Order: sequence, then C-alpha cells, then structure tokens
Amino acid sequence: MSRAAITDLYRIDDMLSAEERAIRDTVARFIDKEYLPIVGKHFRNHTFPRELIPQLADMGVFGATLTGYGCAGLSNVAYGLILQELERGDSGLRSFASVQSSLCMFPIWSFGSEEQKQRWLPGMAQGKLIGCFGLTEPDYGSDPGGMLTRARKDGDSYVINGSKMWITNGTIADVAIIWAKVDDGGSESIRGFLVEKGMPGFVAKEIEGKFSLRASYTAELSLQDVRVPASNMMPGVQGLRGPLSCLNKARMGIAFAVMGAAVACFEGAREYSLERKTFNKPIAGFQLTQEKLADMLQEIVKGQLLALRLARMADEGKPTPEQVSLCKRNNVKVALDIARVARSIYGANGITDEYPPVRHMLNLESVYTYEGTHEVHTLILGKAITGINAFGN
Ligand code: TGC
Ligand code: FAD
Repeated sequence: MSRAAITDLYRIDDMLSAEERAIRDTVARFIDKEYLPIVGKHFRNHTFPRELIPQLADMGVFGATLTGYGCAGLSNVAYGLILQELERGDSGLRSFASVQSSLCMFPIWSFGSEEQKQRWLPGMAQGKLIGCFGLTEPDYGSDPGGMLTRARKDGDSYVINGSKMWITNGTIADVAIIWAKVDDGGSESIRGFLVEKGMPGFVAKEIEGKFSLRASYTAELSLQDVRVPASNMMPGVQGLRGPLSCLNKARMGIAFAVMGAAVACFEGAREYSLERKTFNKPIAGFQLTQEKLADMLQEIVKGQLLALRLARMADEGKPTPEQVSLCKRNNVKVALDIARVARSIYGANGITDEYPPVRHMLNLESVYTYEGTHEVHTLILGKAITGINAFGN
C-alpha cells in the first residue's frame, strides 16, 4: 500500500469533484516545493515568507469562496482542502490565508458598501493588500461582547479609541477590521470599521516571545483618537452577530485545515518508525507503536469525514454555529493529540525542529485557543444540547 493510500484509507478522494482534487493537488505541490524547504527557518526566525503571497494569490487562495471582485468562487469544500494543504505546511501559513479570506474579505464582501468592496477586494484577492481582524482585546477574549474599544461619531467621521490584542497579520496589514462599540452603546451597538495603515493614532506592534505560530505575525493594535471617515464603517451589520458570523466561516476552515497538520505528523511518524531501529527491529514493529499509528489514522479519517460533511453543508446552506463548534472542537483536539503522539514516536529527535511534529504541536496550542477556545465550543454545544446557557451569569 502506498503512503497516500494508507492516509486516505476511506477513499475520501472519491467523494471530491475533479475541480476540488485539482486545486488541492496544486496547493499540495506548492507546499512541498516552495514552503516545506523554508518553513523551519521562518519558524526559528519568527518571520513570515511574504514573498510567497503572489503565488498564493495566483492559486486563488484569497477569498476563494467569494464571487466577483477577482475571487475564485470555489466551493467551501475546495476552500477547506486548500487550507488543509497550507496547514500541512504550517498553521502560520494557513492562519495568514484564513484571516485574509474568512475574516477580512468575507466581512467586506458580506457587509461592506459597494465602494468598500471595490476599494479592497480585488487587491486583496491578488495579495497586493493584506487585512487583519481586530476583535480580541487584552481583557476581552472569549467574551468579546465586553469590549472596551469605542467609536464616537463626530461629524462625518468616527473617532476610535481602544486596543486589540493577538491580531494575526496586524503588523503587515494595509487594513484592519476593527470592531468597536459606537457612542458608548452596549454590544448591540458594535460596528466594524475599516481602519487603514498609516491613519494617525493607529499603531501595530509585534508580540514577541511566542513559542507557537512563530512563522506568523501576531500584533497588538493601539488606537488613540483615530479619525476614520464614516464611509469606512461597514453598513451591512450591527451587533456581536457581525464578528461572530465571520467566525463561523473561519472556524469551518480551521476545522478542515488542522487535519493537514495531523496528516503531516502521521505520515512523518510512520516513515520514521519504519526506519528507526531499537532492540534490533524497526520501532514500527512494536505493538505499542502500531497502536499509536492506528489511533492517529483513525482520528484523521474521522476528522476528515466530519470536515467534509460540514463543508458540504456550507455549500448547501448555512451550517448552524453548533455544527461548526462540534467540528472545530473535535478536529483541533485530535490534531493536537496526534502531534503530541507523533512527537513521542520520534523520541529525542522529536523535540528538535529537524522534524515537524513539535512545530505542529506548538502551533496547535494556539489553534486550540483561537477562534473560540475548546471550552467555549464545549459550552456552545452544551447550550444547544440542554437549552441552558452556561456562559457567564
Ligand atoms: P450571544 O448573546 O450568544 O450572541 C450575541 C449575538 O450574536 C449572535 N451569534 C452568532 N451569530 C452568528 N454566528 C455565531 N456563531 C453566533 N453566535 C452568536 C446571537 O444570535 C446574537 O445575535 P442577536 O442579533 O440576537 O443579538 O453572545 P455572548 O456574548 O453570550 O457570546 C457568545 C460566545 C461566547 C459564544 C461568543 O462570544 C464567542 O464565540 N466567543 C469566542 C470569541 C472568539 O472566538 N474570538 C475569536 C477572535 S478572532 C480569532 O481568534 C482569529 S485567529 C485567526 C487565525 O490566525 O487563524
Ligand atoms: P480567555 O478568554 O481569558 O480565556 C482563558 C481561559 O478561560 C481559556 O481556557 C478559556 O476557555 C477559559 N474560559 C473563558 N471563559 C470561560 C467560561 N465561560 N467557561 C469556561 N471556561 C472559560 N483574535 C482576534 O480578534 N484576531 C486575530 O487575528 C487573532 N489571532 C490570534 C492569533 C494567535 C496566535 C492567538 C494565540 C490568538 C489570536 N486571537 C485573535 C485571539 C483569540 O481569539 C483569543 O486568544 C481567544 O478568543 C481566547 O481569549 P483569551 O486569550 O483572552 O482567553
């Protein structure tokens, strides 16, 4: 049995269209040829390979599911497969694409004015303009409804004050979608503003000291009396529903994508276990190693089937938030478990960056936390199951 045949034990490939397989294979080749040889260096140096952005754009990665404005108009399944390949490379590369596509282009496409769409979407699809999404604040992560960032109406402008924390792409973004409460209202007053690089009072600072997602930029954004034209407010949505509906899209992509990290760990560990000998035989020949590999493969197959079903539901209509939560919660957890077990198969070698599992393991700790922590998704499901809201009071 070939390596690929083992990983795709359930012939999920047969459930994909020719177009879906083609885009996946194109991105897979790009990852193998262009990205895997350099990712280790970027992870070590805490840098992101910006020179690859035009190639990602040429493959239709940015805003892949959107129509018009130079976007590829692909299915959610195709988008999931693209992200899965990017994350087989590194969660940092996938994060870049998720934020650009699901958290910036999607809200502008869904809630922006025609002028905003024309201004930003074609350049973002081409990778010439980069976006970031500012929801989380230093004191409000899981409960964004408590945000302190405020936008005060002043003539034809809004004046924004506040700070946003842990913002992917923040230091390289040309536009930041900043979610803020308007005129001291409650969470029902939340609006999304397009804050542009260079606007006076707007500063993005790289967060240092990360042990996770090192091949990705993550920033703290500070906004002090930033004056933005009223025409930079997205007219199509108000309230927490706005940012949370973008998160549905992004969470779905992540749930699909993390299986890529799991596949990288599984395939690497399998190969290593066939070569590495102890007690005069390959460690793959020990029953305990085989159990590890069997558990990994089983969870990959289950996770991929779950993600495929979710993406197909998205292609047919809108999946419910709890359907999205179940998949994000399951798939990130199993991917993280797989990365840890794969790391153990490499023994001491597994703690170095010569092999990928420890990098994936560290990255997946962030993925476990962002886009709704594992616990937040547990409570979203708990509420759907019982009808009782266990958040807060
Ligand atoms: P709650 O009262 O439940 O809801 C407020 C309003 O929002 C609506 N809503 C949703 N709408 C669309 N999609 C969803 N998933 C929605 N969930 C809720 C709800 O219907 C209501 O609408 P309306 O019109 O009736 O007012 O709100 P809550 O304050 O109790 O909070 C619920 C909770 C905890 C689930 C939510 O706040 C949450 O999901 N918290 C987690 C925050 C989070 O995920 N942050 C992610 C930041 S972005 C990020 O991490 C990017 S990482 C990117 C990368 O690098 O890949
Ligand atoms: P907290 O909300 O302080 O939670 C701490 C712990 O308490 C968690 O375990 C949590 O599950 C638990 N907890 C909280 N409330 C409850 C409860 N009611 N019941 C049980 N347990 C609870 N945000 C953006 O807006 N844009 C981005 O681009 C972005 N990129 C990110 C990139 C990285 C690398 C990281 C690490 C984060 C990023 N985030 C981004 C932020 C991310 O969304 C938040 O970290 C996340 O929502 C959790 O918020 P917090 O870190 O403040 O944790």
